[in-house]
Amino acid sequence: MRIVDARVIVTCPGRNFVTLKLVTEDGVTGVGDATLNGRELAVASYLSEHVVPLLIGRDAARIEDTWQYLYKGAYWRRGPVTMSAIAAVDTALWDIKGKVAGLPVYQLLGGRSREGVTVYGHASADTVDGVLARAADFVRQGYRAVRVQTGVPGLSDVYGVHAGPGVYEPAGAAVPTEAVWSTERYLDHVPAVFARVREEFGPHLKLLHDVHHRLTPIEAARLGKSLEPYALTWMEDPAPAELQEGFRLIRRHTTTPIAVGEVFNSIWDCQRLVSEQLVDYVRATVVHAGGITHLRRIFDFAALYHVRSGSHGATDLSPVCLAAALHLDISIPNFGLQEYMPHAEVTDEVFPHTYRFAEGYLHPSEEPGLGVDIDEELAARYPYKPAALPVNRLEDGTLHSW
Ligand code: CS2
Ligand code: MG
Repeated sequence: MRIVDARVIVTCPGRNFVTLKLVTEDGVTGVGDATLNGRELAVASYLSEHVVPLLIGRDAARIEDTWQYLYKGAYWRRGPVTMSAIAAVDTALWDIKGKVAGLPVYQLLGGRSREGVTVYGHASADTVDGVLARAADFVRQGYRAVRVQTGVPGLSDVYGVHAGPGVYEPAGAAVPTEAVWSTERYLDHVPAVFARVREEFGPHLKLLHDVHHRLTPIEAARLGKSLEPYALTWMEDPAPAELQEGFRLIRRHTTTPIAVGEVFNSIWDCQRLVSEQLVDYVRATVVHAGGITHLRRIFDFAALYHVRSGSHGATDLSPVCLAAALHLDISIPNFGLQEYMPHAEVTDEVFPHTYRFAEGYLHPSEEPGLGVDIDEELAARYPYKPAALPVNRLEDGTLHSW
């Protein structure tokens, strides 16, 4: 079953997305997400210029071989652009395989390991009272896990805090906006927020917090220690993880569980973190970590070390990525949690899908394949708009991690 067409679709229904659509000689189609926030056109061009010509005429059934061909064959391995492009091909091929077999992809991955995929929602507000109200909304909707982010007194614009109505979107102006950060103010504020949240919701609601790579390991250790009384499910990306052994320092001081991985693109990014049990959850994604094939390899490796999955699910990952993630989430033995930020209505219209939310769980599609598509005609009505993620500086002007 040969691939006869491969289309790279760039569209902006509410935000930018890059999607690869493959077509076989029998007319079976498969879709894969290739969106890399703020760097969309780099992946689109990598696909159109360097990958699409290699796909035409290939056997669509050979998922693993195609993965190895694109990974080893490029000579230049890894990196977010390459791995997102490979992910798109891989995801589309799994979609095709499912359609050909007449089975949802999770059945090809071994079938269900659980009844539903537990998701966490984002409760954020400038004030603690505001965040308590948002968290209460999520509890009312049936969520069992909530990520809590608030403004920090003295700082005007804090990542992850939703300023108004609509879907949270960090990417904005074509030239990045700049925010100011103070680690001292942040570390002083956060424990008091969680004291209030725990007091309000009791011991059973799963609570999470995203540090967004802002701290050094010893600062992260202090934060983890100060949050221990509030029993978080995880503290996310407490420090940049390029220096994997740096996490030893965090581990030495705190039992607050750690999740990392939204910027990982390969198993090598977490090899030491996992094998030394320096983290509790690997939070990588189908789109940025080489597709279903490679992300499953990462999660299988993690399982050997009691590390669970924690799939990244922000709105800059398209419904195609979320659909694919759910097939993995439902099937792997060491699933942890799936992030869920519902997409804008217009995004959902462009990407019709049949996964669904009920009582705090997402359920993957039961249709053959992934159960998601792209409406190409509608997509064409939303042309690409350049948008960049912000940058971040300390109070003295030093550039800091965003
Ligand atoms: C965040 C993301 O969802 C998260 O945990 O860290 O919103 C992240 O900032 C974006 O996905 C970046 O593209
Ligand atoms: Mg995050």
